[in-house]
Amino acid sequence: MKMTFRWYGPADRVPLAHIRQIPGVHGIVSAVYDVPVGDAWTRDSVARLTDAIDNAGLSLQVVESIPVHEHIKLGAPDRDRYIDAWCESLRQVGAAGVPVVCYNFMPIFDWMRTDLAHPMPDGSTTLTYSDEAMSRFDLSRGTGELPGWSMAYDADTLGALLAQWRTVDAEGLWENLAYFLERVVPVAASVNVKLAIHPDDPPWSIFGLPRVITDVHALRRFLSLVDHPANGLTFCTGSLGVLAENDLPAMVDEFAAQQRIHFMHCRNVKRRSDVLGARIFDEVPHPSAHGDVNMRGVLAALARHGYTGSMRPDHGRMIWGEEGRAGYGLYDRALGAMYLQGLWEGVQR
Ligand SMILES: [Mn+2]
Repeated sequence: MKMTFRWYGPADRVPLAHIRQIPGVHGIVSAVYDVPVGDAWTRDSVARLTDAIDNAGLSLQVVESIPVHEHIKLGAPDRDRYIDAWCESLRQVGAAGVPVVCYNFMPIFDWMRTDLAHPMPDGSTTLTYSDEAMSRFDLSRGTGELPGWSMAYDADTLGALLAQWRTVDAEGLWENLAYFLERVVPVAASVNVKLAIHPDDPPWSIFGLPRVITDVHALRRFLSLVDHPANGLTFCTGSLGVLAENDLPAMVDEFAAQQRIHFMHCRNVKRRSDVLGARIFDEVPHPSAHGDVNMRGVLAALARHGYTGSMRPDHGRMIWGEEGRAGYGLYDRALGAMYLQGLWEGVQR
């Protein structure tokens, strides 16, 4: 297992020099952030990223992510143009020697929370989600009310996108995903890159939009769409862990045995529900005891199958007065990296 840490490029408030000081962290997870979605990454844009990381004494181990243009997910008539650009980015990433690319296939939004700074009893703040808060957002005014998405879409653009999605249901999204995979997996294989889809977060429909990468059945179906080692998973314990029926250690056991887990996101979540049964969850500290994720079970399953891929602590809380990008401060993620490495050492035979 290779311990890694996400870095949002030169604009990240957490510098590479600080990441370098977390014991055991040698790999970086990052992306090219200055090329518009749908355009191909160039050799130079990837080289600027890898040079910055190499110069800090670290190495780029995972690209997270190459964004998938909305027209690919929608199956729009011009999708081939955007798939070609995605493949070109993939070739540049492969040429730079980066072994894994993470991406997701969620309509319009990817991750969604209803509060990015929910106060916890210990004085930290964390990301939370609640169905009830979701139901109060009014999308007719654009994304202005959505935490983390306020600048994403104005009312007209969002309205047009939502109208397009009314013609694509979950089965349609599966078809568009298969069409995409049939074209990108051979390219990935040809440049020695493993693709790793991130599960939907949260793993259920929001705003009436289809979401399909949700549970063990979905992951099996996904892997069978293109049955090739380059078509694999980012196993995100936090995303999958908010569904009580997802038995995370058993799922890791199944997919790691098939060598189809190419990247691990490790974080913990605590499920709650209100008196009406509406879903609520909080992101909590990484150790198993704080939430519903059996992190020991997950890492033990990985160890049994000799997992050699990258792992990163996923979101952290804001602690010790730190300010910054929600979920992506330095301190709590560094604690997570240390916990995960200790646990990893403990589960080795
Ligand atoms: Mn994740």
